[in-house]
Amino acid sequence: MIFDQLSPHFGAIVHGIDLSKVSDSDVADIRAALVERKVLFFRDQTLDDDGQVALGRRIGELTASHPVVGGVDSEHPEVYALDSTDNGFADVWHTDVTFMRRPPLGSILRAVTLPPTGGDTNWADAQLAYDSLSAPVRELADKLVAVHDGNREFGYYLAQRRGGRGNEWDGEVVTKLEPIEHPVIRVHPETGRRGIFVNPGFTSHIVGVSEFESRAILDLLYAHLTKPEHIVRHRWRPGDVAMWDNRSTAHYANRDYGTDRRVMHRITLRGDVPVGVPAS
Ligand SMILES: O=C(O)CCC(=O)C(=O)O
Ligand SMILES: [Fe+2]
Repeated sequence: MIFDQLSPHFGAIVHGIDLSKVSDSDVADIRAALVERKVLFFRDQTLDDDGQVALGRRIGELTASHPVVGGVDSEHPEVYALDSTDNGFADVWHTDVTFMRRPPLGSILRAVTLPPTGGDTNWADAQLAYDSLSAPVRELADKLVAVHDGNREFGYYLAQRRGGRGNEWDGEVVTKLEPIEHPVIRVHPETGRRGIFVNPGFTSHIVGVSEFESRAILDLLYAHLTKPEHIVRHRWRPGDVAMWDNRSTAHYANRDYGTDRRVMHRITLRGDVPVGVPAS
């Protein structure tokens, strides 16, 4: 596969792949590059919702659009739409759907309507960030567990839906968003690399420390995760598709385009239960 690196370790623009007809070897290359480069960009693509879903099924297994937010239309229950005219914003650093037991392995995002300028999306490399923490802080973080709670972002939405029922997720219809625990440092299931797995969007607190300590530790990890050298920033063009490893990254969409419309369609690949660093 041919790609341009966007930084020494993180991000790539992939060339020469038409996502509407990926071969078996394209799929293998994409999967490998996704783990290695963590966020991939494909230019000049021609996907519609059907094509995006078909692509996702080639790369992995699809989830519902979101645990509590319905699909873009009845034909596409897997497609999650973010529309700026319908409050679809993502201007808080987050990793997708970490408030569920099994957050997605990855996400595939397609630009549908773009503002003339602005609305760039930023990704942070959670493994690079982990590696560049000092050893004592890594050792502390390795031992910590955090609570993730989707109610702050999506509780109101869930309450509005079909009498408080969301979508089927992990084989069960979601009727409430129970806060759940994940390790603060996640061991990547394919590479064994460690990465910071807390995010301001969904992590509420760290277990077993004071509220003050939790706030201070999370703020330290967030500030470190989002240092400029851990970030790639994408300026969208029509036809762009981004794909990221949701096990090793966080992201943030700039909300700087005023009242212009911006619409993005996302699908997510089914993931596994995050695993932390084994106790030594
Ligand atoms: O709108 C974007 O660029 C990113 C939205 C987002 O957070 C997502 O698709 O998961
Ligand atoms: Fe997201």
